[in-house]
Amino acid sequence: PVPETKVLAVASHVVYGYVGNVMATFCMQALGCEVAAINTVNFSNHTGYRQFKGTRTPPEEIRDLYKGLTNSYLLDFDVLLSGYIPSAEALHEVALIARDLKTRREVMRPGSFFWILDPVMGDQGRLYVSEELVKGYKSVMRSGQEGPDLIVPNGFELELISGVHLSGSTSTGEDGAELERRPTGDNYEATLDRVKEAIEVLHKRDGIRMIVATSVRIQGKQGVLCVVGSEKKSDGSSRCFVIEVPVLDCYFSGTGDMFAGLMVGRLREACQNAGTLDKHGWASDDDVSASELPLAKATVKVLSSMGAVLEKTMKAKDEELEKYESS
Ligand code: PLP
Ligand code: PXL
Repeated sequence: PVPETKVLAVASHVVYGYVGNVMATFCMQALGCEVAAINTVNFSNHTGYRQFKGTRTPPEEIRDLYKGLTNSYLLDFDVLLSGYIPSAEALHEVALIARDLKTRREVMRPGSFFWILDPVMGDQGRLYVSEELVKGYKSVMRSGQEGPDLIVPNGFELELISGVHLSGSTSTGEDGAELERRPTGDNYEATLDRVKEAIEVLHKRDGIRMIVATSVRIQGKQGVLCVVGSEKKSDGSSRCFVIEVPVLDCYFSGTGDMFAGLMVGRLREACQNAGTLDKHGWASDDDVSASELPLAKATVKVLSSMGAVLEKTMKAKDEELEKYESS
């Protein structure tokens, strides 16, 4: 079972549908976590529709809400989960919240607070946030101890923050400038070596301890998505695992948010089972093999739940479509 876990979830709210905090909060609560949510936007629907209405939460309001929690002594969080953030200014506020929560907790018990960051920027070559925000994420990645403990980018986001091209033969663009000009298609395919290279950059250059690339299409691997995870050891080397999941012939929204939400509970559970929560918090023992990492065990469980949910979702959509077409 998932141990008692209190989460501050910072992501979007939508009136209709399941993306952002609506999805992540539901997943975490389903696993028994206690969730407090700061909504970074209040939209009618996700931005993939032709139109949406609503507002972005001003950065000052994010700061103010956190101030309110502080003043009421409501900061007993084990985890910060951050998802969709609409601007670089808002991201800055979230990074300040992370730093504050970390310093408060780590003084008492190092390793006991954990920040999972989903750098929501785009998908399949399409950027849906500003260039400023991309820069903001790159800088947050490099904030060391105060930065995120686990990041869960998709393939495109992994490229953006690492500056490593995942496909083709072009060389690494250190600051990613070259990348943004690259014509990325809908169906570009990565090589596993490049994915691992990108992950190494984030471990070594940026100091990120845990990374899971949530969905990459690998050249020559038809019909599957690869989920590639890695955790750094204390000597700087890393252990990497790859899990293949079948591609479903259906368009989903909020899959990244579901992954992140489920990961909060499952990683906490896996660390508890490994006995590391009491020893050094969410970190793994150095001598554990890749497939035995709490991060790997958690990922397997997350993907298993996702597979079941997505298959049901696809069936439901097909049935609805059939009803519609026959009426
Ligand atoms: N689609 C499937 C079938 C998955 O299993 C996953 C993640 O684990 C994703 C999509 C996640 O993709 P993204 O992070 O791009 O939303
Ligand atoms: O799932 C990412 C996401 C989160 N929140 C909002 C979105 C999207 C993707 O389109 O529009 C509001």
